[in-house]
Amino acid sequence: MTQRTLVLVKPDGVQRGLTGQILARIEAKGYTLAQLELVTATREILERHYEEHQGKPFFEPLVEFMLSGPVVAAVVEGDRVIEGFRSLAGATEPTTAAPGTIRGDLGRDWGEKVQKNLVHGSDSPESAEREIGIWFS
Ligand code: IDP
Ligand code: MG
Repeated sequence: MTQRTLVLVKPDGVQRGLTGQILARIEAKGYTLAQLELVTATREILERHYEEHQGKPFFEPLVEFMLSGPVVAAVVEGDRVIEGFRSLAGATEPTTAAPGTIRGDLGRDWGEKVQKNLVHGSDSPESAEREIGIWFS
């Protein structure tokens, strides 16, 4: 079966008007948008989504950032899409993310406690199914 991943355009991407460019890169790569929604997250959704990061110093700033505006949630499909989207997204830190990636081309450091890095992509098949269940239930 074709693989699925959860992609989020984070509030910085939506606020900066980059949603179209980000989705265009996903489509240009050849992946399919299977579900797409503009959502205002809740603290409950974010605590579940980011449960692995609870207790870390950036956790509360991360939740506040993700609550700061709407996000675009997408289920993206394609063979090896989990790995493929993370490659398109680039490294977590936008300052050093490789040019050619979403974070490397469109992101920068803003001197805040949380890295505002435009996108989320699931990191494993188990995370993908868990996260899709949180955002599209
Ligand atoms: P990922 O989004 O590249 O998978 P994770 O380690 O899962 O990175 O972290 C989740 C999110 O938390 C990141 O995308 C970023 O917004 C934020 N974050 C992660 N590590 C740090 C950090 O060391 N300082 C500030 N923010 C961080
Ligand atoms: Mg992650």
